[in-house]
Amino acid sequence: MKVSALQKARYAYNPKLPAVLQQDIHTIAPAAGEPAEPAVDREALKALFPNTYGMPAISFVPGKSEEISRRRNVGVILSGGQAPGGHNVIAGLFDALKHANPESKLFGFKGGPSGILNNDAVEITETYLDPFRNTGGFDIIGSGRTKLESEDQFEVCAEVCRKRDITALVVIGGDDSNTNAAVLAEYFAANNSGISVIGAPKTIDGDLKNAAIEVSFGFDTATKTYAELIGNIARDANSAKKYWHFIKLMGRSASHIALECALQTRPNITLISEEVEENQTTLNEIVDYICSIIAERGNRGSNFGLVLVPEGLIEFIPEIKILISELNDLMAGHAEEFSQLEDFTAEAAWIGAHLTAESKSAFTTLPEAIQRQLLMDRDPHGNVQVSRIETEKLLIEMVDNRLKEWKADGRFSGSFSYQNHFFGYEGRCAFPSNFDADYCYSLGYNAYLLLGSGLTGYISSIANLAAPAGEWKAGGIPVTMMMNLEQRHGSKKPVIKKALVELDGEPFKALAANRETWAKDTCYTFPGAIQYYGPAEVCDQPTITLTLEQQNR
Ligand code: FBP
Repeated sequence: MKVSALQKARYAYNPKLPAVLQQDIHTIAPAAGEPAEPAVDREALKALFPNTYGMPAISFVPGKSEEISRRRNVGVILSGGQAPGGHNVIAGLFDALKHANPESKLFGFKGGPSGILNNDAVEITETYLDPFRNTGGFDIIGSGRTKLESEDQFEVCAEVCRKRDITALVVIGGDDSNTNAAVLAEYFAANNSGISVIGAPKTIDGDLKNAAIEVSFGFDTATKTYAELIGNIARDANSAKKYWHFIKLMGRSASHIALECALQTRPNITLISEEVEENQTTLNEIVDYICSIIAERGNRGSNFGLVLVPEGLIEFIPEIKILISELNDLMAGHAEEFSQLEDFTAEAAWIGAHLTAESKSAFTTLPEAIQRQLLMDRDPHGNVQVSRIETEKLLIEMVDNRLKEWKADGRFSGSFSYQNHFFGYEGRCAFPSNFDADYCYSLGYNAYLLLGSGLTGYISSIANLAAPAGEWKAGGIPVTMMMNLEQRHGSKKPVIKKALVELDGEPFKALAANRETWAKDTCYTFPGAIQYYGPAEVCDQPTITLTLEQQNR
């Protein structure tokens, strides 16, 4: 296989490990202080996880451990959307396992969680792994969105592990996959299966974050990749001075990606879904806000600019949120009847007849393309696939119409030409930044030490991430500690709480304090491409979000 010069060079990169993981053999030390309990729903969670609830958060100290060096077979699964660094989680896991005992084996289940259900696995050897070290993508074993959630599936997992003599599984995934991994760990423990389950926090969206998990892997590289592209567009906009660029950014419900990219590039307008929800801003008001900035700049002769739109925005606009919730209920509750409708016209008519008057009005005022997108299939969790809704185009159309009105009544004397962009897939498989390469390798290495210590129901935790890698702290957090109960599909389910942008958090406050200036003036900054070789202040810096969040800790 032909590889690029950078790929070849990256094979030789040695990911940095926290000092404690560089020691030879480790033992666990339960963290002192409060027991690791969740903030809410304690009794209910205790009842749901009788075997894995209330375990302590743990850290490692150098010391001899026979248990860690025992020969064992381990399985690994990549779950959900790609995120830069996944290969290094597997590399770290492999290296730790082989270092502890060269006889141990690592099996990668192919294509995501369905791989274990189908007993479709490959043994990961040194030769198999080497071409994937420090590279982006999940192609080493593939990923998928099948959910492991029923007891029947858990039994199949146990059976497959027994056949392969696997005594531990590492699930690399987001909030839902780690929730399901914890339920699986509880099932294995309750049935004395002798199989432990350890999670690793993955997702570019950055929404798997809490006191114990400072950031999910992939967020660093993905945001730096998008920020490079946004910076390039900003420079083009400021050179040509003729377009407004509307840029939608991935991230599902959370606006962390849009916020981080805004802090890195200083665009004229950044919409934050969580703020829209908090202020109950309607679609009309959002359009007015955008138009007012375009008009102000245009009236001064600057007919160009950048607007960042988080992909989940549509779900947070109050009238559309209600509409989506009604659509979800109707489409799930009448799935059979809905699937029989022959085309979009029939679907729209059926929907119109079943929606409340307010939602019907919200639906009918949307352009047909957006109506169609709102009626597309839901994801396996029953959510609208926000990455497929062209919110940036919806806003452009509405802004264009409104500016024409403003022009007619003399409020706008400039011109409005636009371009639309959607950045998501461009960043999910980028070469991991040094930060993600190091972080992911440490997460995988650490995951082995957790399972090697006989722990189950834990998520691999590497903390103190704003400091240099050598000072990072390694340990494990029981997943139940990060859970609460939420209404899902008509009943209360234990889930890891999704972290949305906090409006009283430092990253949002940094945007809020500057956005008026960034709107009026042209203050773009140009982060440039991710650098892999050079001084640490260029190559190893964490995101602005992480730095701001950590500064007062
Ligand atoms: P995960 O939550 O699985 O990490 O997915 C992240 C993500 O990239 C979202 O930002 C995006 O909405 C979604 O995946 C797109 O999903 P798909 O890859 O199925 O198109």
